[in-house]
Amino acid sequence: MQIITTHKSTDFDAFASLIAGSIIYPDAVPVLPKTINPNVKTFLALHKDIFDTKEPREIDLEKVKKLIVVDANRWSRLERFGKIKKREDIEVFVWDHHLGGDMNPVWSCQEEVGANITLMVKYLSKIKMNISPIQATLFLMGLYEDTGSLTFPATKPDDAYAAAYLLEKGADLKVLTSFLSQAYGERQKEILFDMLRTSNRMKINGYTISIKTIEISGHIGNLSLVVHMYREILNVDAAFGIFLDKEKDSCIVIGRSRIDDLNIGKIMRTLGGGGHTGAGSALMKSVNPEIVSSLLKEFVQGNSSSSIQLSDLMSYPVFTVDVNTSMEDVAMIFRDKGVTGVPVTEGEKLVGIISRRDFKKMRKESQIKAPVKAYMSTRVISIGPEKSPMEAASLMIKHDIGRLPVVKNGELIGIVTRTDSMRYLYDLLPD
Ligand SMILES: [Mn+2]
Repeated sequence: MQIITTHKSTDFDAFASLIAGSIIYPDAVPVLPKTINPNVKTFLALHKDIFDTKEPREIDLEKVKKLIVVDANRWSRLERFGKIKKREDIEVFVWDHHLGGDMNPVWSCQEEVGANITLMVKYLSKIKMNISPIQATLFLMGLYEDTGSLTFPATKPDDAYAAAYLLEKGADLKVLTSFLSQAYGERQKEILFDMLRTSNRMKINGYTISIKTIEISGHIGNLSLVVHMYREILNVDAAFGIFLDKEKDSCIVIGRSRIDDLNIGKIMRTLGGGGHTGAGSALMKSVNPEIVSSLLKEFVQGNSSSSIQLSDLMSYPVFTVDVNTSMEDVAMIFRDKGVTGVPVTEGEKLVGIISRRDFKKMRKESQIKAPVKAYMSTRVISIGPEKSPMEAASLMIKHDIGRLPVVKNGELIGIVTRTDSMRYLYDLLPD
């Protein structure tokens, strides 16, 4: 079975790419994630019969042999299909307008253009495949949404050629604007006004930037457009919106920049998200927006001032326990040392981390006699001593862990905790 799918929070570019994919690969089943942007949902409600797609849960993952991914290049962005990433018998094809990714495709078409649909339209025109006016309209919607109607800095000549081709194929601008204009509706306007009313600007490292935290509730589409407009109106080099949803305990961080040196994609990748030079976003769970804001400032600051390395900050020597230490003894050590976690070693080798959380895995009281290796977490994330406190902080946020072993040439030489790196950040960044 062949599947085509795209990223969660499906926008028009992703949906258009999915449909274009089903023309290019007629034998593949198009699978649309359940979480799609509201304007795409409205469009679909009216065009249900024309664009037939399946839901991820309708697919028997066992039967999937070929997976074609459009407008995405990371497993984590897919709905449900992430489960099959370890299977070696699956051929992955990737179409994306961002380079990189973690999908290890056997074939890919990845070029930096403004919209993913551009790459697919280019191919469709090359093979002279006919597209209907309705398809052309959808494709142009995707193209316009991702490129801000060809105005975003990431727009390339190919995007404009593709737009011309789609107009030639009968794309209907009236239909298009009625769906795209929803992107900036009443709620987006309120948020933008809210941001503007309390706007701030600062000068960091020679750049003017603005970082604004706004509380939201429930899904609000197209916050990226709001940040885009906010940056333009404020006329700053870069703007960041931190959208805090208290109910979901999550933060959407969105950035826009007009300066190539201020690479938003790079910043967002460090926060666990993605993007490109001019635009990007990250979704973070259980984080304090003030810390996110400090992180952003530190990123803009760049490494120029953070000559401080982790080796200056970490604690050492590191107290460790042997894999065969009993849980009972570990509990005692936690109490005596006043710590909440320690690395576990076997001989010289770091093999795991035991933290207070792992104690919850015990079901019976007698298990307290068991060796630590039965309960420790063996997925050890570590960091090199030459890295910055910032990199340590973002690794800890990304993996939701409280401490990071510092490892040099395979040897454990120190440990750094979230408190260490946060203390450093706050001392460095008087607000
Ligand atoms: Mn896209």
